[in-house]
Amino acid sequence: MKPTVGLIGLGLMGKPMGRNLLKAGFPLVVWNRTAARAEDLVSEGAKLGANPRETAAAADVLISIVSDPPALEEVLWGARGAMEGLRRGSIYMDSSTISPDLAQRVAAACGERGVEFLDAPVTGGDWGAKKGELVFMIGGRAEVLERARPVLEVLGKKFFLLGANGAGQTVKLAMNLILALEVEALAEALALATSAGVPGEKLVEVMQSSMARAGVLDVKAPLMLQNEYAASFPLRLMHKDMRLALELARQQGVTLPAAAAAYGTYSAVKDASKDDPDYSAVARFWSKSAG
Ligand code: NA7
Repeated sequence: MKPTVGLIGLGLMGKPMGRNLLKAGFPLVVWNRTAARAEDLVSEGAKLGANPRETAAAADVLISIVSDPPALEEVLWGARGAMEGLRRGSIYMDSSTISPDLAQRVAAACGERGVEFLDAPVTGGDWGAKKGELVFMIGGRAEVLERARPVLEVLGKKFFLLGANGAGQTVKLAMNLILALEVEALAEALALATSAGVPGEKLVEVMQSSMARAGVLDVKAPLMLQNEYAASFPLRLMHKDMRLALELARQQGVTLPAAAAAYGTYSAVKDASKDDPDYSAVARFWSKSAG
């Protein structure tokens, strides 16, 4: 018999996850703060939990996926919260993106109740949630992951066990930092080009056919992990190009805050470098090997 899954949080991510669990034949109990959002899944066969506590009490595996740390604290420790309903021997998995700190506090509270906890934030967006192709970044014990695997495999396609509780959230935050800065970089570059009279489409078209596009993760990352900075594109030249870009921005009256901050770190590494490294040596800014 399949374990009963409890699901708290039926937003953009939670609802399609619930739907996939129902399709796969898992008994499902759901709860959402705004009750109307649970109606679809209930009409498709889920049971409605009276509150987070009852939802947790009904579950062999409880999953939560709510907005942020305050939302999670509310569903766990607020009135009729889930924590007091969790049964000894059950598994609780939180897929919200929260702080590693809070994940560790949840793990400790679960430990006191004899409940196994995994922090398991996801990537893949609502598209990945609908297709059951999320990627999970997990903190916790391997043995618990194996027990939860039949449920997880309905929801996702890759499961990275990254360390103790909190490690899943650490990697998720680091990953989103890359995405946020990349998109900010793109936004600033578009602002620069358009302010100087070149349509953004042109920049995107050139970028899409440039070798540099795939370069960061595929080419630079492995070298950066090994502190290898033989110049492919020297930092001194990238530094000069950033200076020129910032000069152009100033002429056009555009502010590029992320570029200005990055220019600061490129300048520091350039000044400290005795060799002529690749621009990826900006990573030295954060390592003791600077200079
Ligand atoms: P959504 O679509 O904004 O959904 C957020 C969910 O969190 C939704 O079910 C909310 O209930 C619930 N929520 C928000 N605040 C609370 C409080 N205070 N108490 C109880 N429930 C709450 O987000 P996504 O599904 O896209 O993302 C979920 C997480 O995955 C998030 O951490 C992302 O960063 C990654 P509502 O329906 O508003 O009553």
